[in-house]
Amino acid sequence: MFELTFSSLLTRRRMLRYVLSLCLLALTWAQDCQVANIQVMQNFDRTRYTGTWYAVAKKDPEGLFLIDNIVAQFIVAEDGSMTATAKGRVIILNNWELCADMLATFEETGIPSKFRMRYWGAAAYLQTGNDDHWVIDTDYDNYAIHYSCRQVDADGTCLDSYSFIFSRHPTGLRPEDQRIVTQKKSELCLLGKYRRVPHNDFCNNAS
Ligand code: DAO
Repeated sequence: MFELTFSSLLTRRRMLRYVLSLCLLALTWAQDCQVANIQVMQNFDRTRYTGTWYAVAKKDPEGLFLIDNIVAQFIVAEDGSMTATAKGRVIILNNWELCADMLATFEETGIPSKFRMRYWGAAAYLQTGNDDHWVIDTDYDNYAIHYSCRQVDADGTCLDSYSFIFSRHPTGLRPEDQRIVTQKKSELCLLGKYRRVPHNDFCNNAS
């Protein structure tokens, strides 16, 4: 009787250890910070993604451009191609503060939520670029997590990244979405690296 209980206890402990090792392995794999292992949105539906998104948090790249009041508008044309317009407060030429009007086109990569984004300003003195634009997760109606790695290091981790946390609501994320967003920030190895993006009508009042 004692032997039976003891051996079943041992089996249970072994199983528990096995399950714990599996969990740890999954966690390590999810957070190995390899750009190639980043999980992106599955079955991304660009049509549901259209419309207005307010950036409520941002992880800046080196030499940040958009500071705050960042609002993006995604459009899908009849032929299925995706474009975007975006506004945001910037400071250029050391201390010239203005609202930047930006335009972007998205090139497909074969993975529905991974695009190459070519962007430029409505005015020639604004930044231009060609970056990865990955949709990490979205529920389409409330939150979206964007990620871009500009430079992959020799070890496969990202050397220079930026990421927007978007909300459909200018007031911010709903409490129920915050848990998901925190989990995704951690999977991107960017937990603690974001700053809040305020909205104070700068781009609605700027001329
Ligand atoms: O702000 O530091 C930065 C880098 C972001 C540059 C991209 C800006 C323009 C395009 C936005 C389109 C929709 C997200």
